[in-house]
Amino acid sequence: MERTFSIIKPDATKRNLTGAINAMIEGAGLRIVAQKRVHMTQVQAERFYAVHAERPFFGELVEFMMSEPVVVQVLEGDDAVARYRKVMGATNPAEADEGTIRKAHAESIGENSVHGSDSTENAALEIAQWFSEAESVG
Ligand code: 3AN
Repeated sequence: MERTFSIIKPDATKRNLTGAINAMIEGAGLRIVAQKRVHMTQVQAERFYAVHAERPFFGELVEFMMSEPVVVQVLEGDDAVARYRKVMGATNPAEADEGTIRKAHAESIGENSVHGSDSTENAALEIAQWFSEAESVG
């Protein structure tokens, strides 16, 4: 069993898509073992995306993540990191495969509905930013 970290982003919460996205997550065989709705502060958003601090879109990304509430989640399942990346689809929705969350719902490369960890190491770090161990219940 593996865990990954997910965010349902502001463009999706704003359009009332939390349930639709959760259905796609569960349909892909992932279990939502922790979940909460939060409105990120600037400090939280900048910390979360610190790896992108030098990228030209960093400011825009932080502003976007603070613009509306998000849903932060821990997902569990076999190969959860890769499994969730697959159901998310490509970063750019124009390149995302049919049947993926981003193909179905994302609006642009920046407002792309979901985040998922890219490795088990980053998943552990990202989960620790938002949840205590006791908050993840299988
Ligand atoms: P992914 O979310 O697919 O792992 P990353 O890690 O390359 O993609 O990018 C992190 C986030 O930064 C993306 N989800 C997206 O919201 C934003 N982003 C990436 N590239 C761009 C871009 N060219 N313009 C605006 N935002 C971007």
